[in-house]
Amino acid sequence: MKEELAVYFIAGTQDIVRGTLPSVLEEALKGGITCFQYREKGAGSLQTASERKEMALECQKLCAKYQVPFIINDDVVLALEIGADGIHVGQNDEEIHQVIASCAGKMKIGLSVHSVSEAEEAERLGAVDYIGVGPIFPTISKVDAEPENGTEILEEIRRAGIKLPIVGIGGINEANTAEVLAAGADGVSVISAITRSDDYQLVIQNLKNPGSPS
Ligand code: TZP
Ligand code: MG
Repeated sequence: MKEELAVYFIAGTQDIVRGTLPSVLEEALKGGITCFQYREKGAGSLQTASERKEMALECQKLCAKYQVPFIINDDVVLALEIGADGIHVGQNDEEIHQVIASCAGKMKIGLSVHSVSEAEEAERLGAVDYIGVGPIFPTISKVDAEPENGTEILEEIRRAGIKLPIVGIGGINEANTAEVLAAGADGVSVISAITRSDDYQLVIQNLKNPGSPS
């Protein structure tokens, strides 16, 4: 799982500023992303279940072509229906015990956490495959994001002995990835660093091989 978290791209229709979600996703797959999460949420997102399913299937097909895991955000029914590789939920989404009951053994389970105690609880559950930790830095991509925690939260979670794979999230870009990894994350998840870039290949390469922290 850790290798798959290296450059974890998240996007939905609402995040696309140029082209379409499938066109941006295919460029990102060519650029070397290691995981993709379909997150259709908030203003500008597709609203009907059928539109979402159609888009999910198109993204899933692209991910399969490049052999990159395809994860669905906060929609267990859709994830099970199309046989996604994973489901990701937040603390305020579908209840994690419910998600585990429906999905464990069928797909990877990711959970967002914002504190050491939430990380400890995730590990105790024994069925969560990785945790998303953040927001590390301020983000433009989530209106209801919690206040940013800085990279200290990653250090605190590692100091607490949490062994789960960790992906950092929130305001991560080429300039701060090295710091996020140095603090204990196994990878970085990004929306805008990719969707708002004019050179997907270069950004992804730099997220994968960041320079040392300055
Ligand atoms: N959860 C916490 S921050 C965030 C999500 C989904 C958005 C991350 O987007 P960006 O553009 O990489 O800051
Ligand atoms: Mg949520």
